[in-house]
Amino acid sequence: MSNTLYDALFRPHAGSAGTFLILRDGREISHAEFLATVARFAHALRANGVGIGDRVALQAKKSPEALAVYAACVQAGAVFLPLNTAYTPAEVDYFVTDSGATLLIADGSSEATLAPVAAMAGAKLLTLNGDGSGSFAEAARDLPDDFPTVERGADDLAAFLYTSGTTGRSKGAMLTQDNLLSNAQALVEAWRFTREDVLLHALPIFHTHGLFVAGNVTLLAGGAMIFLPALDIDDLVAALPRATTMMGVPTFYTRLLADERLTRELVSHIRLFVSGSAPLLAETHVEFEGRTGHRILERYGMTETNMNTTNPYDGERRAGTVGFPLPGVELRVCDPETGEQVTPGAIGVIEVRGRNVFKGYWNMPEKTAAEFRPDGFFITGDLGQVDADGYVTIVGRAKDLIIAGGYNIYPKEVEMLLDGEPGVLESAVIGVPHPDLGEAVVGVVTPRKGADLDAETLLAGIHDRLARFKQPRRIVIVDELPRNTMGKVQKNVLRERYKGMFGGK
Ligand code: MLC
Ligand code: AMP
Repeated sequence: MSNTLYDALFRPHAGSAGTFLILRDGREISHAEFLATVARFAHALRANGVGIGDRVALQAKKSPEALAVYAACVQAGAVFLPLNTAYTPAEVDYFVTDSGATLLIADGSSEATLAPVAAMAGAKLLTLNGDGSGSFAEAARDLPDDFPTVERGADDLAAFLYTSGTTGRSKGAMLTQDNLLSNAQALVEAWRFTREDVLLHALPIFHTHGLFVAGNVTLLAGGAMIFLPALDIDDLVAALPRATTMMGVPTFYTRLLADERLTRELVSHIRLFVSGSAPLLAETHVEFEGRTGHRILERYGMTETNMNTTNPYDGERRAGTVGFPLPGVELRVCDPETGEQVTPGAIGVIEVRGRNVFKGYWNMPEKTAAEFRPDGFFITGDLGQVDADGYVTIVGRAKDLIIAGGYNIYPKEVEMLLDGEPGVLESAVIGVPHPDLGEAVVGVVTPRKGADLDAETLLAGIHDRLARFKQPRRIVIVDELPRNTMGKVQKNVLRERYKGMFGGK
C-alpha cells in the first residue's frame, strides 16, 4: 500500500538500528524502536475508533511518544492535530469541537479538566504523559509492533494546525501529505541535510517549526535529533558539541548570546544554525557571527505555507533578509488593495504559490477564498520587498499580529476578552519591542464612565480563558484611545508611545 508521507519519512528506516532520538538523560532511541512504537500507536488509534481521515488532537508534553503519535496518525491515515500545551481547557474545547476530533490525547494532569470538554465534543479522551506513560500508551502496550500502513495519496490531509485569525476566531489550516513532503524535500536539499546530521531540537513539537521543519527534515534525511524537552541554555550548552545543526526562533540566539559559554569552540562541530518564525534582528546576526564565526541562516515561513524562502547555504546569508524563494515556491509582492504586483523593489504584501501551500481552512470556505487570489496565490499578510539581487526582506505585517518568542498572538482575541470584563469600555492590544521575546503583549484599556479598573483584576478575569503566553505582560489604563479621523484606533501611535516599556529594540 502506498502512503506518500509514510513511505518517504518513516518506511525507509524500518529495521534500522541507527539512532533517531538522543534524549536529555542520554538514552538513545533507534529508528526501528521508534517505528515499533509508531505501529503500536497506530493499532491503538484504530482500536479507539479512529478511522481514516479522522482528527486526532494531542495536547501533551514533548516526548518521543508524542512525536510517535504524529507518525502513527500518518501510518493509520488519520489527521494529526497538535495543540500548544499552554492552551486552556476553554481553548482546547474550541479546537476539539471545531475539528470534530474523534480522539483527544492529553497529559494526565489535565484529564479531569478536559474530560467534560471531550465529552461535550463527542471525542474520546486518553492520556499520554511526558514520561511516555498514560492510558493511550497503556492501550498500545501489548499491540503488534507492525501495522498495515493505510493507503494515502499526495492530496490527502496529514495535519490540521490551528492559527488564530484577525477576527479572533482560530482557523484550522489543512495540510496535505504533499504540502509537508514537498517542503521537507526542498529544505533537505537547500540546507544539505544527510544521515550524518544530528539536529539539536529544543523547540516545541506542536508547531510547524519544531514538528515539520525540524522533524520531517531529519526524518527525510535519515539523521538524528538531540531531543530536549524545552529551551534550557544549560542543556543547549551541554548538547552543542555533539550536534551538527540547530534550529530555533530568535530568542534561542539572543539567550545563547547572553551566556558567556557561547564560544567558537563550543560550536565547532556545528555546520548550520537556522532561525525563523519571527524576525531575527540584524544585530543578533552580526553579534552571533562575531562570537562564533557562524552566519545564522534565516528563513521565512508560516503555518499555512510551510517554508517559503531561505537564505542560501553557500552564498551570502544577508542579515535582516529571509533570502530567496525555495525551489518550487513562487513569490510575488503585491499592492494589498488592488492585488497588482508592485514595481521591483517596492513594498507590498507577500503572496506565495506552490506545493507547499495548504489546502484551505477547515469548514471556512469564505475565509479560504478571501485569502487566495483567483490564480492560486496565497496572501500571507506579511509586508515585504525583493531587492535587485532577489533577496526578500520582511518589513512588517498587514495583519494585526504579535509574535512573542515565536508564538503568534492575535490582538483581536485578547481584546474581545478584555472588552467583556466588567468596567471596560474598550481595549487595544499591541506588541512592543521586548529584549528576550522580540515583542511583548501590552493591553491598553479605557474604563467605562465611573468604573475603577485595575490591571490585576483584569488579568485575573481573563486568566482561565487565554493561554498565558497570549496574556498581556502589562496593562495600561488610559482615559481614551487615539483615533484617526475615521474613528479607527491608531495602534501605531500606541506602539510608538509604549515602545520603550520593556527596553527592547
Ligand atoms: C513562554 N512564555 C511566553 C512565551 N513562552 N510568553 C510570551 N511568549 C512566549 N513565546 C511565558 C510562560 O507563559 C511563562 O509565564 C513564562 O513565559 C516562562 O515560561 P517558560 O516555559 O519557562 O518559557 P521560556 O522557556 O522562557 O520559553 C520561551 C521560548 C518558547 C521562546 C523558548 O516560547 C519557545 O520555545 N518558543 C518557540 C515557539 C515556536 O516554536 N514557534 C514556531 C511557530 S511555527 P509566567 O507568567 O507563567 O511565568 C511558525 C512558522 C515558522 O511560526 O516560520 O516557523
Ligand atoms: P505562524 O502563523 O505561527 O506560522 O507564523 C507565521 C508568521 O511568522 C509569518 O506570517 C511571519 O509574519 C512570521 N515569520 C516567520 N518567519 C519569519 C522571519 N524569518 N522573519 C520575519 N517574520 C517571520
